[in-house]
Amino acid sequence: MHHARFITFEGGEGAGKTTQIRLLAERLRQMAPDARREVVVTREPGGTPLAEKLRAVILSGGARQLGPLGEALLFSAARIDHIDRIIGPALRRGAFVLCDRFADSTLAYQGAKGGVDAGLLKAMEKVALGALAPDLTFILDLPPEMGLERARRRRGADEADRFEGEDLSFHAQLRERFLAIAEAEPQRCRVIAAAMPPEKVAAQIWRAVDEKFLGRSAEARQWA
Ligand code: T5A
Repeated sequence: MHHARFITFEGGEGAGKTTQIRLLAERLRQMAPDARREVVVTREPGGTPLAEKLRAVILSGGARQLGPLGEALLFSAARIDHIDRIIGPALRRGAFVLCDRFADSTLAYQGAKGGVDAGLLKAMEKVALGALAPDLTFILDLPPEMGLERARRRRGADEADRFEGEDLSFHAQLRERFLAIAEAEPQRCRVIAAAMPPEKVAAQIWRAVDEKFLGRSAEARQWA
């Protein structure tokens, strides 16, 4: 039976999660055949046809009228489908699962600025996740102004989505909430300085993956 390797990437808007997941997946896929495992890249909200439909509704603002609690319930419903159909089976196959956002995003986003009570969000998390928890979580940390500028540049003339469109104080609170999660769970979480160039950020991430999952393999030492 393979040890589970469930790695989540968290942080504010434009923190570089998608970029870093791509780089980590490439590196894991290039490992020597004896050390190599299947790599599954997925995202939240989304990852299954049903969860992608919920994503479209939520991020277009179509569920805003439900309020933060209603949105949190939709994110949780999408997560249940994602765990059942993608994450759980992949971990049982022994794959590395790299997930762009997961339950910490619900705690941070739906709890920010007068949102849902943290205790209630934690209870919902328990219902959705059961015994599942990420083995390692990267919190990509950078000033919100910088992340929002990156996100703005990337989307060009398109409109900001439901959460990117919130004001700066919301995004500043998100940063604090992610850092508080990392402080509360130092075994699981690594805060990564994400304002640096992508390859420097990737080097910090690789070191942590190597240390946690690959430290004893010759391939990992060769890459370090
Ligand atoms: N949400 C999600 C909740 O409210 N509750 C939940 O429970 C969940 C799961 C998801 C939204 O839903 C919310 C959070 C979000 O608002 P999304 O489209 O997936 O929406 O948005 P994000 O997760 O925020 O992803 P982004 O695509 O905006 O940002 P990423 O993935 O962090 O960043 P990335 O890699 O796409 O990079 C953005 C731009 O910056 C450049 C890239 O080239 C790109 O152009 N870049 C860098 N530039 C300079 N230096 C670097 N180091 C760079 N890294 C990337």
